Amino acid sequence: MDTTHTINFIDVEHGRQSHKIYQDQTLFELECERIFARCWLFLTHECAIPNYGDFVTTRMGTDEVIVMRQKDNSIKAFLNVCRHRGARLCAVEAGNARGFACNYHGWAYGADGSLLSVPFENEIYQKRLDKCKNGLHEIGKVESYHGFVYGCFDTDAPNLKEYLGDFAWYLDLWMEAGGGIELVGPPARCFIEANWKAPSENFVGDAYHVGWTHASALRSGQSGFAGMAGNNVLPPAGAGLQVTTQHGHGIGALYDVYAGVHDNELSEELMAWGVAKEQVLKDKIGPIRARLYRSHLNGTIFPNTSFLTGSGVFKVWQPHGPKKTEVLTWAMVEKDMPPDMKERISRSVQRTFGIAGYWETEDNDNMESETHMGRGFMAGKKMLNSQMGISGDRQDPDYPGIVGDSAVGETSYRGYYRFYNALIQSSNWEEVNARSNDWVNELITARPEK
Ligand code: UNU
Ligand code: FES
Ligand code: FE
Repeated sequence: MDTTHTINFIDVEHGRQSHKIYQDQTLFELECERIFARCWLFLTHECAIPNYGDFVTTRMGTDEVIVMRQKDNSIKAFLNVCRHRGARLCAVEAGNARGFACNYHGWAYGADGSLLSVPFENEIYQKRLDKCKNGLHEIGKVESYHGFVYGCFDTDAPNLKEYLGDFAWYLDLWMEAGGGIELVGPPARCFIEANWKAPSENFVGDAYHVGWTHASALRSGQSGFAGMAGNNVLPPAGAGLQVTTQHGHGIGALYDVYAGVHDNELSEELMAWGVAKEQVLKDKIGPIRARLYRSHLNGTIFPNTSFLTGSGVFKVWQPHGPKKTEVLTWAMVEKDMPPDMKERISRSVQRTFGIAGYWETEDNDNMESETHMGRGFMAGKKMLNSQMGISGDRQDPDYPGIVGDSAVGETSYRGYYRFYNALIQSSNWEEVNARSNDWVNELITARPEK
């Protein structure tokens, strides 16, 4: 594609984005090249593929991939594409196998991706087929972070730990400090007619919509957020925090409401669990992070994995096109929870944020309409607004990254789109990094246009 013409849809200086970002086909192609072929993308959790030969199939951007546990316990990932004529190699979602034989002509590959056998190899190919050169296309990098397995096509990318950067401080306190996380799978799947960034930005930092969009869920009297219903009561000063980091990852914290969206009965039990674990964590990771553990964190790991701690929601937003996104939903549970608690959380997650969950359903029309409205010839020329709290963005000695002080604000939206823009404007990681030299200053000096 022609990447020589530049697309400038993001106004970092004023905290605005073109409405076209949810809609533009050329931008989508650029995202495939500069975001999904360049960034670390969630593949699976280690607990889904514990043994040799265990595999799952998933997507990296618009590509389908197979993720496979190897004999030496490492994990490899391959394009789910036969090297002969390109048919899909594995048609199931998960399983255990020693390899894959293509449905079309029978080329067969081992668990390590090597081409093992070709029907009539000697007779038809006269031994001129070099099997060594026709193994599966392997994904450049695969790494695991506290059991969360990520892959990256770009071998020049920073390693996963560097890519997470300062954000690891916020991830470790719930992914690792409390004894580790399991994902309850396989994930529920559905499609929405929305751009992948619509839900991804919502999870990175939208506590604003909770009281309004989710008023019915909240008015039904359930969950620790019930007091926000109808936006009647703004969470008071000090009720939360927003954070953004260099590579666009961000969170919003709502303090002390660990049990999140779960119903009252489960909430009570979970709050007791959270409070007890916080006591243990205080010594291990300090009181600030222990409190964040027992709070509710919404977050996005750039570009397309999102989570709600406490509520136990883990999401991947798979882009199929600018207006088509596949939503995958897992429940997250803490490894040391009793089995029946894990089971009840898992059911509750699908009831709230599963494909027909009452929280999820309340969000979906917003995601779809902001996507489709960008198609308007005139609307598409206009800019969107993420300026809430813009002059308060600052650094804090106790919190890595850039923080915004209130529970409700758009600090992490601005950091998300700053990094997004650095990727879209750059032709490789070296340029991305150069464009990020001044990222802190760019964000803390941003102001509404005059
Ligand atoms: O969906 C969200 N972004 C969210 C849900 C944020 C805060 C609390 C609950
Ligand atoms: Fe936020 Fe309309 S009030 S999109
Ligand atoms: Fe929501």
